[in-house]
Amino acid sequence: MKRSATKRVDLSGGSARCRIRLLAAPRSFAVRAGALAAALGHGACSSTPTGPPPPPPAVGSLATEVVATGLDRPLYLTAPPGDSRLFIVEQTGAIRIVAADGNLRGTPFLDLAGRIAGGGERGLLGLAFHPDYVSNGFFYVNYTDTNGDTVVERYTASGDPDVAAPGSATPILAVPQPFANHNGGQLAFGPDGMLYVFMGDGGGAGDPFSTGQDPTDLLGSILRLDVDGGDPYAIPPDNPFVDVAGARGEVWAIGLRNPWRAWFDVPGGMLYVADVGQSQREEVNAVGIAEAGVNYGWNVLEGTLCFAEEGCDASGTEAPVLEYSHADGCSITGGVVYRGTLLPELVGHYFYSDFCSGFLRSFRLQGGVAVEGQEWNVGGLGSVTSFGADAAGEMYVTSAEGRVYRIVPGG
Ligand SMILES: [Ca+2]
Ligand SMILES: [Ca+2]
Repeated sequence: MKRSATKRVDLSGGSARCRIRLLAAPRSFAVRAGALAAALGHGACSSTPTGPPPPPPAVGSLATEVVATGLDRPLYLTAPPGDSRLFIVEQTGAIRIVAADGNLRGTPFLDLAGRIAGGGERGLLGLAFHPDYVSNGFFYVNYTDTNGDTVVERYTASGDPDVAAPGSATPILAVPQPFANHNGGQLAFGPDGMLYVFMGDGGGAGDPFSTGQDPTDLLGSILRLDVDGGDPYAIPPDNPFVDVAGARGEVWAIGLRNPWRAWFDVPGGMLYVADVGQSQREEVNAVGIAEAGVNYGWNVLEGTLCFAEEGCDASGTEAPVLEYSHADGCSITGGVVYRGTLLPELVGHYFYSDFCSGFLRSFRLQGGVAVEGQEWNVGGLGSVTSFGADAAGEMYVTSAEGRVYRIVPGG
């Protein structure tokens, strides 16, 4: 079951990879990464422009159904494997359940309000159920504690399927946070059974401590932990920095600013990571699920633009598959690859939004290129904080205004 990761780390800076990709999304919102790269002088990676963009797929309209209202800053939704309930994460500390009958339970599954620092980008930020939750009852949360530092803890189900055991807290990981913002927060199990932790650069502005490109700390990174192989975890021996002097073995990828939502699309074999930009670009990245040591670019790059210095050397960095400028938003909200049954023509399409503009957009990957970019008019979604999927693969959107929507076929 376990995949062996392919190492592709090169700290010496040699053997630069050429990963700039063209975008061929048909709508005007899609920034053409290849054209940008060429303009920026990434000549070694310049690509031949493609022909006319493909026609958009024959897909009808989409609509929303309100699943829950009155929540306190919901920012994630997930479910254990095979479970018909919805588990909604509130930034203020509670995990709420929408039961199989569609009703929001009054009693939280778990309430961590007393353990967290709330407000801004802090709070309860992530939740992941163990792949064997049905048998072991384990689930994992990511929050900023009362000191403002990142904590990952494991909790355990109780005899009541709708209420977890609050005293079951088991520390997994603690990461000091130098500033209040850019705490990342996503947790997800990969198909390899490892727990991935998505870390922001620690905050401030512009990555003042240069954590993005530094594998000797846990910030600005994706971490990969074997929570079944050690107490509280083991470092997988095929992690890319295990044998690099000074580097942290937990690090799986570097170069992230604030990865706000990531998604393992197992059928498509890709990991999607949306990274929030500084002041110009918002981006979506997609890499092979087993690709170790990816450098997502920050703070050498913001999207495909040089950030830290002009005329930067972008070699060895992963170019986004899609980016947009701040003319279209301010902070990307990464989403999910749709794998449900309500929208059969959109299976395999990745959906995303922006916290400021609240659009609903999608694309799919074709040969590593984002194609069939579309914007969907589903009415106002408010300030979109996250996407999520239930156990059947249906897609949901959470809004800071306290609502959770299911995306359904339009009328
Ligand atoms: Ca780092
Ligand atoms: Ca990047």
